[in-house]
Amino acid sequence: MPETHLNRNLRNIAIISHVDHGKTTLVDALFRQNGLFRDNQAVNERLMDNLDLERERGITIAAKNCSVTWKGIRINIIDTPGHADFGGEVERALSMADGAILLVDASEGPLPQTRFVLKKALDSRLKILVVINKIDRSDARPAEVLDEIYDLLIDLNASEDQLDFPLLYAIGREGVAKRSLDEPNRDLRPLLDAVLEEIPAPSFDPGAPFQMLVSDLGYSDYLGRLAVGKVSHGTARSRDSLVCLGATGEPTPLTVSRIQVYEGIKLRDVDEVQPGDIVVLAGIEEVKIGDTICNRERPAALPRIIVDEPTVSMKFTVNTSPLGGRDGTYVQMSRIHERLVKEALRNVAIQVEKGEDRDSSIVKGRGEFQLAILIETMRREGYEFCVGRPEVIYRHEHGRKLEPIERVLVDCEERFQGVITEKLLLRKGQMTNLVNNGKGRVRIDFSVPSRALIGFRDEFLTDTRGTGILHTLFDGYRDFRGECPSRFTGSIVADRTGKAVPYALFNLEPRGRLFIVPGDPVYEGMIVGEHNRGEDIDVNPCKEKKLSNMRAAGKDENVILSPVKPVTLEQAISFIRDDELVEITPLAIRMRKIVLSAQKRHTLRPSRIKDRKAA
Ligand SMILES: Nc1nc2c(ncn2[C@@H]2O[C@H](COP(=O)(O)OP(=O)(O)OP(=O)(O)O)[C@@H](O)[C@H]2O)c(=O)[nH]1
Ligand SMILES: [Mg+2]
Repeated sequence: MPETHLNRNLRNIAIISHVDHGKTTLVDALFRQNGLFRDNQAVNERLMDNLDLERERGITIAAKNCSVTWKGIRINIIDTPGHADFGGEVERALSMADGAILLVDASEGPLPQTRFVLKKALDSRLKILVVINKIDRSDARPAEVLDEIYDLLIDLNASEDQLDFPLLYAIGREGVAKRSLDEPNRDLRPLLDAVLEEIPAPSFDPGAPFQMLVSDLGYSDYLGRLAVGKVSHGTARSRDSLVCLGATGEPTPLTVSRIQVYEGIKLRDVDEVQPGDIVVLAGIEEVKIGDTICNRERPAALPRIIVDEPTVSMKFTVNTSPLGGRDGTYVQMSRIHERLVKEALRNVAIQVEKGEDRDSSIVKGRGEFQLAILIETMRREGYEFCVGRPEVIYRHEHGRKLEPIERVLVDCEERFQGVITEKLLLRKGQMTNLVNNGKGRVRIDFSVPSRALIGFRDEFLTDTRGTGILHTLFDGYRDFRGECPSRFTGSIVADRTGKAVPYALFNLEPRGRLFIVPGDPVYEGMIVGEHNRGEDIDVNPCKEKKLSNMRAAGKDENVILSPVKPVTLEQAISFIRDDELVEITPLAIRMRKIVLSAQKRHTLRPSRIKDRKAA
């Protein structure tokens, strides 16, 4: 056994939880109390959620590092996303941590993603510190939630040692943590003390040469590509000659130009890295997440980061629509593919391949929401393209077809139980548990194929009048459960090019739900609404009122149309069927048939389109 030492000046922790249980808000409070903000300084809420999309949506998308110093010890903190589609970020974050703070909402209790992140932390043998958060909520039930946490740990086969976890109660938003519920509310000192006492300092072998696993990549305009990771052993100085071991184990020489560590939310230059610290190395061009950077004389690779395989794929193509190519700066497939490849470098949970035809790329990820965020990011960068319907990735083993299955947890009012259950059973779901708390709400567990859940969330919210809660968690690959329709309604399709007019739209309203408003440009094959019936219809949204009756002509402008909710990117992606596309430009999101000509579509029935795509 090599001798191990502890670097007692440091702690490395990841904060993990189900979505919205308060991780980023807690980090804010730690900063505030650590004097990182000047008094009266106006600071944004959720400072770590610094990406535009994170701020707009109020969720964390990418894991991020920061640090606070407490009693002379620097605590590196990794804030992780709680949304299931960004699970790959959690796996990456845990590879840098020696312990994890598991936050659980004092009212909601452990939810599916709590299970996912806790399992990952237990598998990585990390010390867990449990924090029951938001105890200020009027519906907080900390004692029951604690029982549920025990149940979850037992269910996950936690060891005796892991069951004996340190516990705190917190109100992250007010910057309060305490060891027991009857202590008065003060500050976060009890949490920081618990981290120092309970989370082990990083250990290292003092005789071993420099070795670091690359857990994240960054980019700086001044310094180029940055490699982020925890130093397992040894030290290194800037200008040192090191090597990078990639997936093949082939060493690539490199020279580190600059070394930085996290201080608050900023980076600070250091001359030398300490073993156990999380560092940012600059001057490294050819490096990927999972590579090991190590000493040239004694190179040895660390195990690569293992992330769950992607379950959803989507085809990106050039925008060939009649309105295509006008808004975007980057419209060629080569540029789009290049950008996607860059994303896969940074994001371990995304894979990119060239499509069968030259003009497409296949992107694989953890869920359609993750892909929607990528699309939205690219759109804002000036990219323009089309995407097809997200498809789940099937597997074939021993002659059997397997598909991804999710655990679905529904929490809704009793009166909606019937409609939700019926819809999920239609989608090949199976009910696995039902709890009625006697207060008018029910919690129902289902096991449902992932493919049937694409687009279900919107319907669910409508069906429960926005009061239902739906959580999903990938539960592995199981036997294919048979075909089920992806959507039960057809599309209303424009049959010509022009501008939509009020009179035509007014007459189309009874046919279904429209997506366009007067003045919107349309083209033949563009989807302008959702039909009430199962099949598609071709319509003329540009049809003016006949001017034969002069007296009524002026009324044309006066028709009163129902308000149209703009279709969001996520809605569009989950709305389209196999023979449809979403057209994405920096300014517009439109849906269309793959085959634009109505005549061609009618001679080519959907089954034949599929054959053609396969050919
Ligand atoms: N009542 C109450 N609400 C809180 C507390 N802490 C955070 N919140 C609220 O909970 C919501 C989610 O907070 P975030 O900090 O973004 O949660 P998160 O865990 O970082 O979310 P993701 O990163 O998206 O998983 C926000 O609306 C916060 O204001 C708390 O202590 N009490
Ligand atoms: Mg967050």
